[in-house]
Amino acid sequence: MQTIDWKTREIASTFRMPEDLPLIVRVDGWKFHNLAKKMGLRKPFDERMIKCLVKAAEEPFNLGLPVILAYVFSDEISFLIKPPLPFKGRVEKLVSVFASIVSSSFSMALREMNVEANVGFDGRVVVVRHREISDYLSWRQAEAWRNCINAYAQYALISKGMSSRRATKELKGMKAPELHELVFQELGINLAKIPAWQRRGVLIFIEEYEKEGFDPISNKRTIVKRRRVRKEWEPPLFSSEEGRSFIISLLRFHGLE
Ligand SMILES: Nc1nc2c(ncn2[C@@H]2O[C@H](COP(=O)(O)OP(=O)(O)OP(=O)(O)O)[C@@H](O)[C@H]2O)c(=O)[nH]1
Ligand SMILES: [Mg+2]
Repeated sequence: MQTIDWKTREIASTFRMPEDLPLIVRVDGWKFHNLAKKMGLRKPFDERMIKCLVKAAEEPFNLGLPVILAYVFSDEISFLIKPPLPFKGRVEKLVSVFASIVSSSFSMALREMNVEANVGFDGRVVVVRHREISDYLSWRQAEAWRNCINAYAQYALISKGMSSRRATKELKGMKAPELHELVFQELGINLAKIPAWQRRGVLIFIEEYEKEGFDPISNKRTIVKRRRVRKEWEPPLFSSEEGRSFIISLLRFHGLE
């Protein structure tokens, strides 16, 4: 029998991202359309889904991975990783570690809601330069908004008794203002007024806060700076001036300019 050096067959294991650049790892729920059916999730949005996703998105922060922010909507999470990248930037390792942490913590969050289901997430990496980070987030946020309008419009037609296949066909090619009108006519819902997380997604990041303490030696009150994971359910529009300055200040906080 020919002896094979099996290590040489791990041909993707040396594929690495530049360690000194930030990196996005995006994970996406596998066959979540089926999961939503199985769980009987409310359409177009069910808070249980986003709550589980947000919980799962917090876990890499809690485990000490160098995550600057996580952006969540529908069934996906984008993690922004701070350089120098962990695992020497190895793609296989980064993608599999993030996807598996999210899968296991999402399944655990489901169990806490008395839903028994094991889920999987796929993953990919996206290289970004510092100044491109708000553009990337704007791109995903635009997708969240598109997804939101479509989900409401689809629901409007299904509520009228249309099959989902037929509804998808009807909606094809319709422009945003028409979809808004349809949702307003059929459901009486103004899409500008629905909860922000449905329109803009949820942003998770580390923030610093001041905690009052007491120093028994000097007998004085003290202020100490602490860090915690913050969940922002009403994130800014990343394409706006406010959104861009927010991202810049977050990057500065992490020592990235
Ligand atoms: N009812 C309901 N469904 C949701 C909700 N959030 C996400 N989903 C479902 O999750 C799907 C996410 O889209 P995709 O990622 O394209 O679909 P998928 O079935 O996960 O397909 P793959 O990612 O290719 O495996 C949506 O199509 C919905 O069916 C929710 O709040 N309510
Ligand atoms: Mg999916």
